[in-house]
Amino acid sequence: MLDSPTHATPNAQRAAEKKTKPYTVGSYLAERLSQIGLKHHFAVAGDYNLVLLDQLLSNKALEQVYCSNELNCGYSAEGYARAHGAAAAVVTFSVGALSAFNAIAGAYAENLPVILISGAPNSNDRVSDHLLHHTLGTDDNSYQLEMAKKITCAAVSITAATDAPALIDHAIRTALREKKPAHIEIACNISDALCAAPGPISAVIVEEPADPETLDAAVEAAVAFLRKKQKPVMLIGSKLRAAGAEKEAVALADALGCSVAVMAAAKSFFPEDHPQFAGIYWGEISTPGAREIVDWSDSVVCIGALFNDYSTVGWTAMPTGAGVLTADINHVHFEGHDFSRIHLRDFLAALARRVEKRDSTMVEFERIRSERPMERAAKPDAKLMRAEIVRQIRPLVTPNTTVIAETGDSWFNGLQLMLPGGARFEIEMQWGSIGWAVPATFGYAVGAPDRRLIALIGDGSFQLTAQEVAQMIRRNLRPIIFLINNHGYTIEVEIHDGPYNNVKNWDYAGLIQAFNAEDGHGRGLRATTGRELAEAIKVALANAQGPTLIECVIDRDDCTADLISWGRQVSIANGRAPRSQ
Ligand code: DPX
Ligand code: MG
Repeated sequence: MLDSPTHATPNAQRAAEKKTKPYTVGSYLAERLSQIGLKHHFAVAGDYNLVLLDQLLSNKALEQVYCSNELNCGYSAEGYARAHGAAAAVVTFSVGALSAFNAIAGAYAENLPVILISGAPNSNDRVSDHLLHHTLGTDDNSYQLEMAKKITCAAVSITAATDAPALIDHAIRTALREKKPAHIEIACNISDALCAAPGPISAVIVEEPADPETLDAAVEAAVAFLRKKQKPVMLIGSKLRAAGAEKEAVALADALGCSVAVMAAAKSFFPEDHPQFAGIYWGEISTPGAREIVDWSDSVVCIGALFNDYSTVGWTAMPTGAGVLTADINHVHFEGHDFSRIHLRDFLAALARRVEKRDSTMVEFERIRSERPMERAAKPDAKLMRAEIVRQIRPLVTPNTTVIAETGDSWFNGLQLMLPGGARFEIEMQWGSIGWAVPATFGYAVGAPDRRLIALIGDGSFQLTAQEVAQMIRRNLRPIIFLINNHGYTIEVEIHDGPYNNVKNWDYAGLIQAFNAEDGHGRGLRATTGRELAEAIKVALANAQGPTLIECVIDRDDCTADLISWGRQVSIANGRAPRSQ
C-alpha cells in the first residue's frame, strides 16, 4: 500500500547501480513509479508507446500488466489505486488515451492518483506540417494534452529528454499530493533518450504545506463550537480515505462518544463493528435509525463529505445550517469560521485530543436503533430472487473481503451487506460510469492478491467491459463475480422506463468458457434458484485457479426497495422545470 510507501530501493546494490546506470526517460519514469511504491503498471501497446514499454520493462521491480483495451486499462489502474494508493496506466496516442479518459476522469471524481502515460508522435513531427496516423488529421496534435488538462491535476508533454525529470516529477508529485490523476505524454523518439538519474524520492512525495497556527485556531474554534452543542453526530464522507484520515476519524469518534453515520460512498471508511457506528445516512433510504439520529442531533460534523444529487436523494436530505461543521481534505468551515491550509488528518487528531465527551446521540441511538429484518431463506427450488442472492452473499464477507459494487441496483445490494472489521467496500459513486466494476475488480485483485474479492455487477454494466474477465483468467486471479441478470437497466427502469432500458441477453456463463480458451481456469455458472446459487458459490470457493462468474437470473423489476424510493426522488430532481427568466 502506498499509505506506507516502500520508498523503493534501500539496498546498497541498487544504490550503487543507480550511480553508474545511465537513465533514459522511460527508465527514469519506471524508477519513479517504483519509488512511490507501485509494483505494477497497466498497459495496452501501440506503436507510439512500444519503445516506452521496453524501457518500463527494464525495471525489474515493476511488472507490466496487460489489458484488453484502454478504457479497461484506465479502470484497472483506478481499481489498483483503490487497493494500493496510486497506479499507472500506459496507452498509445489519441486512439488509446481518449478511450482511457473516461476512467481517468472517474479517478478525478473519486480522488485517486492514477498516472496516465501516453506515447506520442515523434518530436520532429511536432514542429513540421506532417499529418500523422491516430490523429484528427490536422497538423495540431496538442488536443490530447489540452483535453487531459481538464480531467487531471497535472498534464505534461515531454518532447525533450532534458525536460523529462522535472516534468515527470511534477506530474507524479501533484497527483500524489492532490489525490487526483495526472497525464504524461512522451514523444515516441524520446522514451529511450538518455536523461538525468532520479534524485531522492522525498522531492516527489511532498505534502501540501500546512499552517500550524491555522490548525491551532481551527481546533480551538471547533472545540468551542462543540462545547456549545449537546447532541453532535459525525457524518463520514468519501474524501476521508483520500485525506488519509480514517484512523483519526475513529480517534475523534472515541473521544466524542457520539453516533457516527457514514455516507453511502464512504461505506467501510469507518469500521462497521465500531460500537458507535450508526449506519448509512442517505435521506429516506438511510439504514434504520441513521436518518433519525442525524435529524435529532443539534450539530453534524461532516468529515470529507461530498453532497451531490444522488447522495442527497435528489436534494431531499442534506445537513445544512448553523449546526454543520464541514471538515474537508485541506479546509474546515463552520459558524463564521473558515480555515484553509490544514490537513484533515491533523485537524481530527488534534480535535480528538481536545474535545469533551458528547455522547447523547449515542445514548439516543441505542434507544431507537433497530435492525433491518434479515432476508428469510427462500425455498431451495423457488425462482431465484434478489433478496435470496443478498442473503447467500452475506456469509461470504469476511474481514479479508473487499466488496466491489457496480453502478445499478448492485449499489443498493452491496450497501446492505454488513462488513466485519477489516472488510472493505468499493463503489464509484461520484463518477458512476457503468463498466467500471469488471476492470476495477481486475486492477484491485492485482493490487491486493491476498484479499477475497466479491463483485456485484448488473448485466447491462457487464456488457461494457466484460473482456477484462479474460485478464483475470490470464493471471489466475480469483474474484467471485455475481452477475445480476435482470435483463435490463433496472436502475433506469425505476427512474424513467422505455424500450432503451432493455438489454440483449448473453450466455454469461458460456462467455467464461470462451475466455478460458485452451488454458484458462475461469468458471461460469448460472443460477435460477436458491439451490443452484448455493451450489455455484461452493464451486466458486473451491476454484483456486481463476475467477468465477455466477449469473444470477432474476425478474426485471426484482429490485431493492431503496432503489425504488431513491429512483423516484432522482427522477423528480431530474424533471424540475426550467426556472423562468
Ligand atoms: C445506466 C445504468 O444491468 O444494472 O441493476 O439492472 O440497473 P441494473 P445494469 O448493470 O444496468 C445499469 C443501468 C444505463 N446508467 O441501469 S445505471 C447510465 C450510464 C452510466 N454510465 C455509462 N453509460 C450510461 N451510468 C458509461
Ligand atoms: Mg440489469
